[in-house]
Amino acid sequence: MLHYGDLVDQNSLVRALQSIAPDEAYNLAAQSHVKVSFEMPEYTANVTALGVMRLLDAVREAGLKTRVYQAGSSEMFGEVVETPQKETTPFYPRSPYAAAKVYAHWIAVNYRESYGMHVSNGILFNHESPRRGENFVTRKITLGLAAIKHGKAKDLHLGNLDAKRDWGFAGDYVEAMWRMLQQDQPDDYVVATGETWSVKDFLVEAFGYAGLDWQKYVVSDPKFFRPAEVDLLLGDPAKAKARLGWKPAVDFKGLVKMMVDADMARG
Ligand code: G4F
Repeated sequence: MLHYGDLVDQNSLVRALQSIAPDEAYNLAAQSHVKVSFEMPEYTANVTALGVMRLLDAVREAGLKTRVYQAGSSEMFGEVVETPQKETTPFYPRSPYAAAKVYAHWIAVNYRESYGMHVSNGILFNHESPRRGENFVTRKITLGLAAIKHGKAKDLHLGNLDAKRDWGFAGDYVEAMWRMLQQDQPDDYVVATGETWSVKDFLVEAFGYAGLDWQKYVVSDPKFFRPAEVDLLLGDPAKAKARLGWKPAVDFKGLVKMMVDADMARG
């Protein structure tokens, strides 16, 4: 049954939790686009930061034993102070979105420590799939490529091609989230592949797979550059591997192929 609720509406959260009394709650809700957060910093803070506090407080107010998963982000590492990034790496957020996620992370830790709640933070590096939102770079590339291949577009406008990300498959990462809530003790875990690739690498792989030269189609567009960029993200998933018995099944090239195939097939 569908229950209406919103992270900016505390009463709606309390009502939904009271009527469902869930064993587990996964908070994947956020204003999750980094570039958009520079344009809507207050809204981003309200949903992505305070929304988590509202949810945790609703669980507490409802007197439930619900185990909570909080979707943290590798964007919290931002201007990275060590590589690879692990659970103990200090945060250095570079956007209103990342700053909001840092609050969300620490309020989750605080509710765990203050009230003995079973709350775990997943610090997830970029995770993609054919269902990825169309304004994130991987999906924008595979959709743009399919449009070019099918004769519906002539070029693809992008921003910074040098940024490097640790890209994994969303399906694998959901498995890690679930495993966190099956543990006796709540904790925080980096979820990543342990490999990093640039946006340009993604273009080479995707266009190469479709038999095209990306350099003939990609146009650099100032509109898609950010006021502050995160240059390099590379996660160390050793703790998740050791404690959760988790490892990713899909590698970078497999992920690119999966996304290109899906968008090509959509026509
Ligand atoms: O795909 P992106 O927008 O993802 P970003 O900013 O890394 O954030 C994603 O991953 C985070 C986990 O680390 C999540 F927390 C967050 O919610 C989101 O899911 O951009 C990736 C890179 C950036 O460096 C960006 O500058 O691609 C670069 N880029 C270059 N051209 C572009 C574009 N990004 C977008 N969205 N659109 C472009 O045209």
